[in-house]
Amino acid sequence: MKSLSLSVISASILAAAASVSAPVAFADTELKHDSEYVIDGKVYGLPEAKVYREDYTGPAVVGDYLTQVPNLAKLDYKGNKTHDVRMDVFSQKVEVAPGVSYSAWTFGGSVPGPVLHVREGDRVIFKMKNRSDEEVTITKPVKNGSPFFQQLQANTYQNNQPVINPMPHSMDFHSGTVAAEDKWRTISPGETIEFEWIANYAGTYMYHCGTSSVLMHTAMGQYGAVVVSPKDGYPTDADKEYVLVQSEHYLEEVGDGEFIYNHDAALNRQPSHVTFNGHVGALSDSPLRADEGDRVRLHVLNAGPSGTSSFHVIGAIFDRVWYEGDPRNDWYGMQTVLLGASNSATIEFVVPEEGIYKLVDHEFADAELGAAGALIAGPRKDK
Ligand SMILES: [Cu+2]
Repeated sequence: MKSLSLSVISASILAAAASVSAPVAFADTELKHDSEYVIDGKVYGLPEAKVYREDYTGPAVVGDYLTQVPNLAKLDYKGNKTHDVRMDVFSQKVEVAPGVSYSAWTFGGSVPGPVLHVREGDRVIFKMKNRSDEEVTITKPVKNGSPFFQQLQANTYQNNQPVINPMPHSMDFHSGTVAAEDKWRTISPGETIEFEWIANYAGTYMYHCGTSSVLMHTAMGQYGAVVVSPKDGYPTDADKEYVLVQSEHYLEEVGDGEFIYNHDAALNRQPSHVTFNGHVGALSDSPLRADEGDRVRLHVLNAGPSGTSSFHVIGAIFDRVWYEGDPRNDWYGMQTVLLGASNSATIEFVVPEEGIYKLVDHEFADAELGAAGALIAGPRKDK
């Protein structure tokens, strides 16, 4: 009798200990497929991708948490969520600098593509149709499209025009942990791919086309950012939150104001333009806004494809820096953050006074090629 009650007690102690050390499972991080399993609270073993043909001519971007840079959709839900996201591939003529346009290969019609915002532990069910053989007009009003489309239609600097460039393409989300030869596989014009991934790690991640030549497909415009907010948030409260994507463009003029991609220039790392958010004017003609005394949070991604970025804000010191956007990678009081190709950082600074704060790649050759912008701060508001 005695030994039985002792074993009951020790069993209950063991059970209590197990429940303390077990990974915190958010509502929707539960396993959905027989193949899935959990290690350290992270989900692996997702089902195989599906590739099929569908009769689809609807909105090319679908999802509630997709926005155009520099915006970030607010996460208005608690815990975890499953996101149904569509981001079709199609070509658009887009402007990089005044008078400089080229036929870009895009995810969703803009360069960079839409910013996806999710929370650590969220599941993404992703669908992508390769519509590079279709003329897709994105300036028409779209029903059932995402907030991204309304923002893209109001975009004053990219001047989208539909073009056709049938090409095989793929999607590689750095935010996903999967077998690349399955989920990131190349699909032909007219095909659709569908797969799932779990946002196992907090941070700001690049996505891009991984089809050969990856250098060419990325430089042609197929890249963007996924912001995975930490499940417990950052240790600070930001007043303003923006996304900035730096990238190089390798264009050459072929007469009559026509510009095309120059692969030799890309191989030799001689960009014609280096931009923040895809256009030399994106953050200089339309600066970011804040007020004196605000804590500004910037998710900065260097999409490359090949260059580095020494990101700096003139007049500010980065109070906090989380390298790659993971709150465990905590740095303080930095003047510049060095980002290799596909690296990112989430940085915060306090706007010291009303005024204009220039954002630059402190590799000044890149700043002169366009990697410059500004944040304009208004007067201090009572809080
Ligand atoms: Cu591609």
